[in-house]
Amino acid sequence: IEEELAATLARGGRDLVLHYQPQVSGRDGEICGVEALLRWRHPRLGFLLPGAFIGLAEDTRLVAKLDEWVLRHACRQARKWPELTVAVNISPCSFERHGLAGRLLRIMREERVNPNQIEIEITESVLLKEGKSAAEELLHLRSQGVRVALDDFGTGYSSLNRLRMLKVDKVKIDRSFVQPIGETADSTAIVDAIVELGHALGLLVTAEGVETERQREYLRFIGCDEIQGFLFSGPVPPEAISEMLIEE
Ligand code: G
Ligand code: G
Ligand code: NA
Ligand code: MN
Repeated sequence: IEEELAATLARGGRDLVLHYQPQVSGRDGEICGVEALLRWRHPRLGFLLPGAFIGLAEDTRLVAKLDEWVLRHACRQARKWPELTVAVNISPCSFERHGLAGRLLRIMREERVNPNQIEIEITESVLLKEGKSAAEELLHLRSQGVRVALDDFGTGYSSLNRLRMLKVDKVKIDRSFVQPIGETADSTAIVDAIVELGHALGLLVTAEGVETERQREYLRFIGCDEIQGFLFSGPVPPEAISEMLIEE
C-alpha cells in the first residue's frame, strides 16, 4: 500500500480527494472555515479514510509529500471560497525535514492564495522530537499570516507547558471532552477550563465533535468561538460546502 501511495503521488495524486468539514461560529452558526480531510479512492480497497494509510505514510516519510499535496489542493479550493479559512492537517513527521515553513509558503505563493486564508492544524507531539526547530517553523509561518491551530487539545502530555512554548492562534478541544458535556461534571469542567485558559492567552477556541444541540447550547453559553461536528455537518465533498455557502 505504501508503494501504491507513492505511485499515486508520483502521478499527481489522481486517486486522492479532499473532503471538507465546516467550522461554524459558536455565536450564530455561520460557516467561518473548513477543515480539509484526506480520502483515498483506492482502486482495489475502495474509499479509504486517513486512519487506513496516514500511519503508513508517516512510517515511510511519504507523509511530507502527502501533506504538501493536500495543501496545494486545499489552496486551489480556497480560491473559490474567499470568505472561508481553510485548515489543513500537518503531520508531526512533516516537521522532521528541514524548511517546512518555506515549502508550505511556496505552495501558497504558487497557488496564489493569501497565507491569511490558510490555517495549519498540528498536534502537541510536534514538540516532542523537533522542539525548537518546530517552534521556529511555526513562527515563520505565523509571520507570513498563516494561522496555527493546536489539534486534539487536552489529550497530549503536559499540555499547558506546550501551549506556552508553541506559539499558536487557536486550540481545538478534543472531542473526547466535548462529547460528555452535560453528562459528566469532570468533562464539562475541563471544557470550561480550556475555553477560559485559551481566552486568557488571547487564543480562539474551537470545540470538535459537537453532535447534539445540548452540547452546542452549552458551548455557546461559555463563549466557545467555533464549533465543528456532525451536528452541523460531517466532512463532505467541496460542492456540498459551496451549496451551504449559497444557502447561507
Ligand atoms: O478524516 P477522518 O475523519 O478519518 O480523520 C482522521 C484523522 O486523519 C484526523 O486525526 C486527521 O488529523 C488525519 N488527517 C486527515 N487528513 C489529513 C491530512 O491531509 N494530512 C494529515 N497528516 N493527516 C490528516
Ligand atoms: O484529529 P482530527 O480532529 O483532525 O480528526 C477529524 C476527525 O473527526 C475526522 O475523521 C472526522 O470525520 C471526525 N469527526 C468530525 N466531527 C465529528 C463528530 O461530530 N463526531 C465524531 N465522532 N467524529 C467527528
Ligand atoms: Na485536525
Ligand atoms: Mn482533532
